[in-house]
Amino acid sequence: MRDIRNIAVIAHVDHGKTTLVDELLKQSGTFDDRVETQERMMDNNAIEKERGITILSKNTAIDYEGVRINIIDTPGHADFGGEVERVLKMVDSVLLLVDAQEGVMPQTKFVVKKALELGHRPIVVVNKIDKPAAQPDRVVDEVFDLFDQMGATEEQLEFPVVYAAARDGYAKENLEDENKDLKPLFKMILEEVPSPKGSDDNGLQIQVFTLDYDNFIGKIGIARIFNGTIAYGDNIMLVKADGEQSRGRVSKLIGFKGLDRMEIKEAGHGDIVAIAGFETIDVGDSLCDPANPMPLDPMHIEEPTLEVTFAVNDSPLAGTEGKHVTSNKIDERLKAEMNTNIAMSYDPIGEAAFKVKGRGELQITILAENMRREGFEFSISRPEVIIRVVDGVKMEPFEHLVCDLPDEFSGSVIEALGKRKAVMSNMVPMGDGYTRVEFEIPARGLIGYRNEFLTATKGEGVMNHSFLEFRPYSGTVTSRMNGALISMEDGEAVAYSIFNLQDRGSMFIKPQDKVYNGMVIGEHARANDLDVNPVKAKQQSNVRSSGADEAIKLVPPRDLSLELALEWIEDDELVEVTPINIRVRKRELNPSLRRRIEKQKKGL
Ligand SMILES: Nc1nc2c(ncn2[C@@H]2O[C@H](COP(=O)(O)OP(=O)(O)OP(=O)(O)O)[C@@H](O)[C@H]2O)c(=O)[nH]1
Ligand SMILES: [Mg+2]
Repeated sequence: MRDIRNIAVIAHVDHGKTTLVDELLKQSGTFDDRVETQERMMDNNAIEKERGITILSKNTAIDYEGVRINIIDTPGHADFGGEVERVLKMVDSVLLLVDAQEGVMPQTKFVVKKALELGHRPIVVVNKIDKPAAQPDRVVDEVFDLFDQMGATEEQLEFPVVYAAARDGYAKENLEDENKDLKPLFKMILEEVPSPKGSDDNGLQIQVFTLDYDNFIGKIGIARIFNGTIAYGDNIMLVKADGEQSRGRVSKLIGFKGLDRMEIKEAGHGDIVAIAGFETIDVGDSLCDPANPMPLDPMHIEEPTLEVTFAVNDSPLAGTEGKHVTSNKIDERLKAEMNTNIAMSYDPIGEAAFKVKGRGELQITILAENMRREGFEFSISRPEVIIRVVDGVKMEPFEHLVCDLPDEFSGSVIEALGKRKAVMSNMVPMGDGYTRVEFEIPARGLIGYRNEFLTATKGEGVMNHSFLEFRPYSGTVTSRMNGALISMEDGEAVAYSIFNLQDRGSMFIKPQDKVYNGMVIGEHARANDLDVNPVKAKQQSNVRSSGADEAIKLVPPRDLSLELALEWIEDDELVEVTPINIRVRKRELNPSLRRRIEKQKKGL
């Protein structure tokens, strides 16, 4: 059997995981010289490319000095933490990347906790040492302290370290060493990562950690072989998480190399392969020997923390821009999503609406964004945190929040977060006029905060958060301070009226945009909602106006991305999503009904 190493690359978002995998691929000689390589090759889906982030974990394999190294690149964004968790069970060690300037960040803590719990002894890669403000020694100390806090064993505390600039393709054992190539890292992987346990001679044990779908061959499970061997055409047993068993035949066995997949005849213990032939295959399922099935522990996946309602679009413009608009279509699409995305779930509520649960706003936005590109039209409600009752106590998710911001803004940010029930846990100067402030905050308090934070720090602040734990419910949290500007007419927006309204607040629309009664067209500068008329044209007058009067200067509208819109809305509002537009509307379009509902609310 061949010599194998299985590793996952884990880190906080943007610390350089995918870039490092690129370089490992290139420098292993996996590619033919003729193959043109591009940046962040593993981020191969459209949204990943556009946003420059990894959403789905993906595996690749390289051969280095006769050893097969299977590498799984994982997403760093907290919303996709569920992906990382299960990938960690498939590998024998991890490369833990830490940015040499930013140091330990919330998601670093999350992934370290999970990796240490599973007994991995990480190789720490202090990355981006080329940055002028890099402080690699400080970062190694931070990582050590983190491991210590997380209850690392003696052995885990003696983690190997390399200093790297993934983008520039080098890694070295000592900071004084020459910047050359990734050989020192390859060497460390071969030496420090344990070879897979188990044996080809034991009974078959395979576990699925990711799903894939192919129009021709159907559902595919990407899985690790823990024991035994598997060959094309084998009859084996699929055991589901709940113990249900079924038999099937391996209709395709696929191996990985670089960016390619190829059909293979057989594979042995320790390897990672893709398997087709099992229509009901799911993440966490085991494949075993039918004569003596010994399924592996199904995976525990942390539960979703956030939910929103996806509903059929019922705005006056419904059906004018999308291809798929019915409840059935939306249902089908959500079902398909949940088939491959185990960190999310959904349930129908009533006739034309679905509760979609996930790990965070970005995860939900990406699903909505994908649907929109496929031609779907629907509405989404304000994200709500999932409350649990444990032993009669109402519990809600808390997040660990880290803000890096110019010193002068720290006061106002701390104050604003205080109103959102955040408790400051740490504050340290970062040099160069920057401060790092850390908080523990109910997830509810974070909804809609990002935009406010960017404004408060003039776009110079960076905030990051990740799930901490469920804690007792912390009472009312303040949310949006501003009211909405609401259209009271149907029609097309007119430059003249927008011009007259723009002193009232900031607009979401531009001339010629379609509007309707009850649609939110901007943010009011004050706290109350205001009904306005954006379709009123200028009265024609007999007096000839001067040229200056004609030249209307419009402030560019605020660009409402799906994310911003979702962050912005309140409970009585919805985001209308179509392939062409993102609109915000009042749930209740009729102004008199809306007022009545408001009065009732206040009366309570
Ligand atoms: N200065 C510097 N920049 C780097 C280095 N490595 C990566 N980057 C940059 O950091 C950014 C993020 O890199 P990615 O490889 O996408 O990071 P990632 O960890 O995969 O990010 P996610 O998958 O979204 O969590 C890119 O702009 C890279 O060019 C490095 O060694 N030095
Ligand atoms: Mg990445």
